[in-house]
Amino acid sequence: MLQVGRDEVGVTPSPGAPVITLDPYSDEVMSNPYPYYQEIREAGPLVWMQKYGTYAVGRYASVMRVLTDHETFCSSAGVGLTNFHTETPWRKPSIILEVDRPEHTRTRKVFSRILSPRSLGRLRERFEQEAQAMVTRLVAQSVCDGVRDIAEAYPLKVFADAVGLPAEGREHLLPYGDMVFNAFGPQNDRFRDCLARLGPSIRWINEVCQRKNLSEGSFGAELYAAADAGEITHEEAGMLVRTMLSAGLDTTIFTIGNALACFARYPDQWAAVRHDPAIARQAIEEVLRYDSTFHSFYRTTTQPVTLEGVDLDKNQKILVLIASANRDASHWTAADTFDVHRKPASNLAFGTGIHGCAGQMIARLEAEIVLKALAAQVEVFEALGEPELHFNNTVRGYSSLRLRLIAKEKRA
Ligand code: OVV
Repeated sequence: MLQVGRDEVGVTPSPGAPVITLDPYSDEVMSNPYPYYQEIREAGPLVWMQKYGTYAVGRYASVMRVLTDHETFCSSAGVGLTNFHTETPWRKPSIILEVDRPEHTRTRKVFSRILSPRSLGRLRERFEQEAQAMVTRLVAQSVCDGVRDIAEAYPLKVFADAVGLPAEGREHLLPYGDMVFNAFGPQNDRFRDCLARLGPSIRWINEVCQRKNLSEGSFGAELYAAADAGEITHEEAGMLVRTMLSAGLDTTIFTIGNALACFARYPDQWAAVRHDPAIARQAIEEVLRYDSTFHSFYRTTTQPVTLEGVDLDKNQKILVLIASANRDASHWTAADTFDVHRKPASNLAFGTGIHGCAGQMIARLEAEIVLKALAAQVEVFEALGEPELHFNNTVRGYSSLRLRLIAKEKRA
């Protein structure tokens, strides 16, 4: 076999895969990761990330291969860089994300039922009213911060209400989520700074996961009802509330923010949605493909395996670059073009396989409803300056996006 990319620096042993020296967690790469992802895809279907001593897959086909073989590429060693089989996690592992079958099956079943399209149907009307009221308010004031006033405000209201949280203290949700997603990466400054400030937020999160703090008829209440029914334990119900709070805010918030950034940048694409709001859902799918929120996570080998012609040992971490797969020109035509008319159904933004995002239906629902409310009322989105990126080790999005919203002419 052709030996490519031998390790030149000699820090880590040559793994037999092309060696990539860039740091995917550096500000430089994160500012615009797509040219680097292309480099990784062109280097080969499986590469060696020298700085962290892991493998990585960036092509659509190789990402699929890893995600659809959960027996070989497991989650119980953690889905971040930290290997839970040999290192200590920063918090108690998630009982749905960071587990394998058979343990995964029971928690996933309860969780998926509560977040199924059927049970979400009840939320639509309330979600729509909330979005319409928010947009009416913002159009009247004309200038706003699309991240703070739309992308953050909306899920912090409707999703947190749906989980059953008290109104007080919700400001802890974002620092907590930021930590969760930083912790899937290396223990760099971003990770340390976040953890150092986190104490009060961790206490609040643990508190609101308790049954007595969750409102009636909420997702949280349903999780505890599943415990009453014996499907899971009461402690597990609390842990699954924690999962909702970990996975359900930053992800949807950044997705909505990324959508706003895309439409501010490509006015013709906004015009297409405004003229035909029925394509809002597909437009969100294209946002998720074009600028995927959850950029990457890891899997760990459970046994020696040959992947893409390379022999891997047991207990090797593999970085799975879903945002790169979503830009792979061998899968997508005009992969780097943002096109809301595309049918991007096969995008991997929510992952795939047994650990595919359990909250994807509510994520789509929130984003679609916000987009439709904007399409109904806003003629033009004007970005006032460049959006500011928020740097996080795992999720990609903005911390600020100043917008002027110009109202649609009301028909008499
Ligand atoms: C998918 C996801 C992201 C972050 C946290 C969790 C899950 C969790 O289960 O805590």
